[in-house]
Amino acid sequence: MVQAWYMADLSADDDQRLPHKTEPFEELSLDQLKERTGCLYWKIEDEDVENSPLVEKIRQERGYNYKDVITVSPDKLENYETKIKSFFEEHLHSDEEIRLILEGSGYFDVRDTDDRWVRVLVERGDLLVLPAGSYHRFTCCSKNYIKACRLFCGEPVWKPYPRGEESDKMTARAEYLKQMTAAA
Ligand code: KMT
Ligand code: NI
Repeated sequence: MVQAWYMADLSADDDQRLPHKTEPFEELSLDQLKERTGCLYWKIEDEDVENSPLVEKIRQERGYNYKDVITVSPDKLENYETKIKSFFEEHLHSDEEIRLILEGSGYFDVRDTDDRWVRVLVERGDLLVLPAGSYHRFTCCSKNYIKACRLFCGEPVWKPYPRGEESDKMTARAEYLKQMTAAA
């Protein structure tokens, strides 16, 4: 099942690739993750994760007709250092960020409704949907390797909007906040 927890505060010289759990450990259940961040999550148990019937069903139901594969590692991703830095800058998108993990592992950090960072460990067989307008960031784990499918409805728009005045005013942000208060 999903592993998600409230993060300890990060200092500038901390290694973002470590788990950063709090003491005592504050874990979130799948329901809590959904209620507090709006994230959706499925565990894909099939041997062939990429071609799983459950993934196909979710793609059809949610209209995810676009798919590509991204590998984030020093030797597979061009400009790795620059990209990993930008992945870890807090941002939002105008659309969902949908990742199906095929190999390796990483952490998606998502803000909850109280603006606290929730860290979600993603590894093989995890399908995570970050809602449009949710503030988040991504980092690899210490092994610096993750391979994932990126799904999208229609022509993909990957543009990140760093958290700030502009992103706060976006329609996607307003819609996200509205949904989160309606669900509360
Ligand atoms: C993103 O947009 O943050 C990414 O694509 C990260 C790598 S996919 C696990
Ligand atoms: Ni993103």
